[in-house]
Amino acid sequence: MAVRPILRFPDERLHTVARRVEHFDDALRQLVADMADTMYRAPGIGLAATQIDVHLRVIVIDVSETHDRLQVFINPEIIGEDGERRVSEEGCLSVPGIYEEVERPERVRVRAFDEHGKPFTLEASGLLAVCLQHEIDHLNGRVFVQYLSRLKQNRIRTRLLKQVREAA
Ligand code: GNR
Ligand code: NI
Repeated sequence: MAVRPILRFPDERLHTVARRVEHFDDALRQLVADMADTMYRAPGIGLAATQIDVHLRVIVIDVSETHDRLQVFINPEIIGEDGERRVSEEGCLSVPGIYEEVERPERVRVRAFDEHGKPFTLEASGLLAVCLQHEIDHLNGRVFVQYLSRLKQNRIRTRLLKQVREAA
């Protein structure tokens, strides 16, 4: 078990574009295990490596109600979008206590590799589709608040900086 600290917005490191994984080795599988521990502990339904300051294209997700269906996506790519655009409320472990509506495609087709280097494709809808897009954004250095107005972003920034000051 290794729970790692999660970066918080506004932190410049959250805007790093992650590199592709090239070696499907034990170090990668250790990273995946640590990310799962960190996500379940938080608790959250997804985590991108970016959030623990590791800038590799690795995502873990578990949208099951029983919290026992871990899904691992290495080098994920959205290869298709479908359906209407849907608004849903999002939160983020890197933006604690903030919940805002974001509009995204309802369904996405994703191609990725598992932690052993085996390729797969998956058609996602509902919460899984939202979460996958949210996590892939993290790998591209994008935090969900960047879809909001400048005014809202600045208010969120101020509120989170104040939380950190008051905790110190
Ligand atoms: O735990 C999380 N919940 C969530 C809810 C709605 C939309 C997206 C998410 S992802 C978030 C965990 C997280 O920050 N992943 O990057
Ligand atoms: Ni997030």
